[in-house]
Amino acid sequence: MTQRTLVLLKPDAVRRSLVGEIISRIERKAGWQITALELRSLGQETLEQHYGEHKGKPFYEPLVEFMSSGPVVALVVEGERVIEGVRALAGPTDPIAAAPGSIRGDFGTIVRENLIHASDSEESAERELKIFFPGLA
Ligand code: RTP
Ligand code: MG
Repeated sequence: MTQRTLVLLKPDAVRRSLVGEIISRIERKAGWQITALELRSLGQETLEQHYGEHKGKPFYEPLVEFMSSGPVVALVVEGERVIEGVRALAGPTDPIAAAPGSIRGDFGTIVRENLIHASDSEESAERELKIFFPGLA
């Protein structure tokens, strides 16, 4: 099943020069392809759209502040079961709970600064891709 997913390398990944390392892990998966890639700073409106499901939660404001603290790298990745696959490469949200070998397990620090976002379902992917790459066919 070929899918598309939205991946964000969060400001901590850019600041810590982990962009190449993380992208290599994605590229190493046979049959996956990066089809769009952009370094960009995220404004409040984009973040509110992207993380709207978390609005009102105690971690929402610090999350938005963190996500706007520096540029992110936004990518579209296409391939076989890529939605589930990139989530597996990333590991669980909390780096302490993430196994070594996963991106968050190897490099994550605190739960908020966990390096990578990846769409969690086909519905989320469709919604998020429209926010970040509206021109995509
Ligand atoms: P993401 O949406 O960024 O891919 O991460 P996720 O699905 O693994 O986690 P989610 O529950 O959607 O949370 C979104 C992001 O909010 C930050 N967070 N902080 N308790 C906390 O301080 C807390 N909980 C979540 C993380 O940056 C998480 O990735
Ligand atoms: Mg999420």
